[in-house]
Amino acid sequence: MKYKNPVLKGFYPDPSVCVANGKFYMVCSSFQYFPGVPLFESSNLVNWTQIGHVLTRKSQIMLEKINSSGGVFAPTIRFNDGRFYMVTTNDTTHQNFYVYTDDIYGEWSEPVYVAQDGIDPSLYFEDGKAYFMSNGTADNGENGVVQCEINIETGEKLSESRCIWHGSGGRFLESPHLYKINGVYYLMAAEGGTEYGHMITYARSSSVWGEFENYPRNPVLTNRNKAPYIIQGIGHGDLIQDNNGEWHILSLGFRQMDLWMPYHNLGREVFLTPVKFHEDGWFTAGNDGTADESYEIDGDFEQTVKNIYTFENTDWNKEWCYLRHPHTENYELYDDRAVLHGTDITLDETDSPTFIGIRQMDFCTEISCSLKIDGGEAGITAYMCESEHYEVCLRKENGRTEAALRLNIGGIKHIQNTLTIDADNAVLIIRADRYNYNFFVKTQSGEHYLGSGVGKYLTSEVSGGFTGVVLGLYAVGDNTAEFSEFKCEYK
Ligand code: 6LW
Repeated sequence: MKYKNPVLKGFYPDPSVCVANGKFYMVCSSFQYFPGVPLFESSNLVNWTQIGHVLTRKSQIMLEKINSSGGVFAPTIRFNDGRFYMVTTNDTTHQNFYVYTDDIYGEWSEPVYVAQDGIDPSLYFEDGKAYFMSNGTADNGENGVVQCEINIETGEKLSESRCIWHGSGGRFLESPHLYKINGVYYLMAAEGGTEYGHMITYARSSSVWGEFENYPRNPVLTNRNKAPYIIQGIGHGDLIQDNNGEWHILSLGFRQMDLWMPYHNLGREVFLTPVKFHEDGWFTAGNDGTADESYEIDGDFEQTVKNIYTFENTDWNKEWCYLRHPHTENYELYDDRAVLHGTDITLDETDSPTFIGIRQMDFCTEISCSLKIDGGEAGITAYMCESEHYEVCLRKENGRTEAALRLNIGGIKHIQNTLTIDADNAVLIIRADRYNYNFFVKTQSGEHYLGSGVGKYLTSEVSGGFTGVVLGLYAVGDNTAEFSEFKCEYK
């Protein structure tokens, strides 16, 4: 069958994948959002269903007042001896840790910390031994892909941390993953940084400790010279064999807003690219070492695409997420509505405002939601981070209710338009295309255009950082805000 990339749209960066009993499990990074590390299942690597999150308890992850794009960095998922492991970094506290579970649908353990620095940790298991690697600093001070053997029960180091690879010469050597295929150790990583120069490189060895010999034609996969092209930033991936024996790289990449528009607002998404092993033992990826929009994969199935997201067809515990650890008493979440209570924490703060959001998964979308408030302010935000976000809201001012459009860019907080309405409720609407977010309010007197915000200001190129736009329902002030009839439709 022919599938289309991205296989998972929206802000789901740094994918890592493992196979267990014929099913594939994928995790992605989550930064300041909670629950942390979204977890997906697939039987074919193309269609992914979210089955939960890995970090679901406050005790597993410190997110208090962390910066946007701090917190949970790239995770790795591995399956060994009946047990799943997810290893990651809290970049804010500079801690590397893993959690584990024997039931992929259940809760995961408390964190087990490993005393090796760096980010992007990975695990490799062989002959009862567990190896931990990261892009960090070896005990002798050398930087690169650094590895130690650990006691998997306790996380304790059983060997020194030794540098095993320096990469192929690109900057930001990241996301190391080790595999043994046909008796050969392959060490795959990313270089170039997670922007337009991103790439996947690898090396091989006959020993788990190296020496590693670079693939002579690195990078094996990159879109860095494919401009103008919508798909950019391909890198940070994991190698995986499908159930038909074919190999693939599941990687991140992003879609820029248009040709000659090098901005991306949807975050880093998940791409699947075929891999071919050759007689000399080296592998190549894609048709020409780049990631394309569409490939053939063996299998008799259809690619499923979900275009409409509502309260009724989503699960508050799966697709939705909070900013940092939520004050749970302010959320009443039902099958068909959400009742939120605001606090004095606004969307401009590195804290946990009353906010629950779902990722924007494509450029062209219409979001609508009925809202009723009794005070303060509540609405829908297109949220990139605390300094860049646009919201359409209802608010009570001097006994009047008004609809408002606020544009926050680079610390400028601007009310673009207001409209007095003669009720406590209205329908808020956002229509987004590749360039703009357009905001409307629908009252008894009809639909009113409030104004637009330029899409490119809600991108990593402007805001910096590693996230993408999340569409959030929020409340501020001492109030009760009732959201119903939520619909987010991709065109
Ligand atoms: C991640 C690093 C990267 O740790 O971005 O794309 C960082 N690569 O590997 C944050 O996602």
